[in-house]
Amino acid sequence: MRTQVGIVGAGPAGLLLAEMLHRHGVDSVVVEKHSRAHVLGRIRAGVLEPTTVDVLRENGLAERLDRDGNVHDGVRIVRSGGGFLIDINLHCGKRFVAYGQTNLQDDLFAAADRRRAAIITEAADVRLDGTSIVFKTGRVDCDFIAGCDGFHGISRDSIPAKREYEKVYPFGWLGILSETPPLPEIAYCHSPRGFALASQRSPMLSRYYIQVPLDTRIEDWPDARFWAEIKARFPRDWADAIVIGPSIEKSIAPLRSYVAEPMSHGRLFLAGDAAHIVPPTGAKGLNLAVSDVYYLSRALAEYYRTGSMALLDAYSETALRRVWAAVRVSWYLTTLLHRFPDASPFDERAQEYELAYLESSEHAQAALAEQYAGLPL
Ligand code: RFL
Ligand code: PHB
Repeated sequence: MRTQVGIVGAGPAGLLLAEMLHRHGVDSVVVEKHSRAHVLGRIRAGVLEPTTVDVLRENGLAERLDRDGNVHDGVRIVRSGGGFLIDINLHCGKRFVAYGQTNLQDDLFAAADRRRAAIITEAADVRLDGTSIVFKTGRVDCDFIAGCDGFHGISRDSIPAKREYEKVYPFGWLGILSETPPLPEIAYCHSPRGFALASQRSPMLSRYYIQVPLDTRIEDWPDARFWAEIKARFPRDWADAIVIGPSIEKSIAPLRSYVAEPMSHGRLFLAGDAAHIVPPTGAKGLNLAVSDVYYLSRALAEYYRTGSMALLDAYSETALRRVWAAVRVSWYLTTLLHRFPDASPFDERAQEYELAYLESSEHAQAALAEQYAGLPL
């Protein structure tokens, strides 16, 4: 096959890029190693920045999101004896939306089906050969390649002499999905037993996470133990409001920050988790995938319209400015809210006082609100 832009990976980055290019009259083929069912079965993000919602809306991809997404003014930070709202609407005049990545992924496949887009799934042994995507049963020759194949993909390997920045945190998140009514707010909880998070997918679907050691085994966490632990971490009034029920999914994700620079080489451009990973504490990963794709689609459209490489040449630098803003705030929130096994009494004291400062200062809350809401494109 031959196309203008070959896209490796049918996650949110890859499928959104294909949609946005199509709107600019640019052809693409998506090559994905897993089945559609597998891609749709991954439970991941839940929080969309206002900018992400705007991008989806502008591309005709927000019909269900506008109907079913749960709009929030802010997020709550709670701990024993205290708690406060990071009021994003008050400080930034913006609101964000709780909407599952699974739903967004489904919306993106539906949009691709409507225009009979070329998506090759279950492609085995995918590799890049110059500007071709080669796999077991075929090959796609392209003008450009977009590596949207996530953190464990192969595209990043084709960027020589890259600089890699990495931080591995000494814990993971154990998450469950449960068909129970969620708490009304998204609540990040700091506790001596470790971090916990209450989130949501819909009025009858809740998503909860607890910080766990890296060697945790899911088998050791039956539902009853999970519920008892999360209720022990949240302050009493919050814990009492958590409605428990059987889990329908349970998984562990290690926490890591990682950035590869530059995000491009020749005619290869990386977008989303293929280039960078953030710990989920800031709810930034999916949002960054969307902002990368925004910049990349604009640059490719410009090339096909005018022949100019200017925006493509600037892509890595442009995208990285926003990436590092999100990397920084994700690291900050992770450090602020988790219990670090190797923390000294000094570290713990400084963390307590940082939280107290944030609770007492409108200025500090406004700064965090601006970053949580996401910077403009
Ligand atoms: P994805 O979603 O990993 O998709 C990459 C796709 O590429 C395919 N692939 C290949 N295809 C062909 N050849 C190869 N060799 C390939 N190797 C891989 C894969 O099968 C896959 O289909 O990357 P993408 O598109 O960049 O999207 C990134 C987001 O998925 C990710 O950043 C978010 O899920 C992160 N994240 C969150 N982000 C938010 O913005 N808000 C949140 O609230 C949020 N919560 C989360 C999260 C991630 C989590 N986990 C499990 C890591 C919560 C969790 C628990
Ligand atoms: C989620 O709903 O899965 C979620 C919400 C907020 C985060 C991370 C994950 O910071």
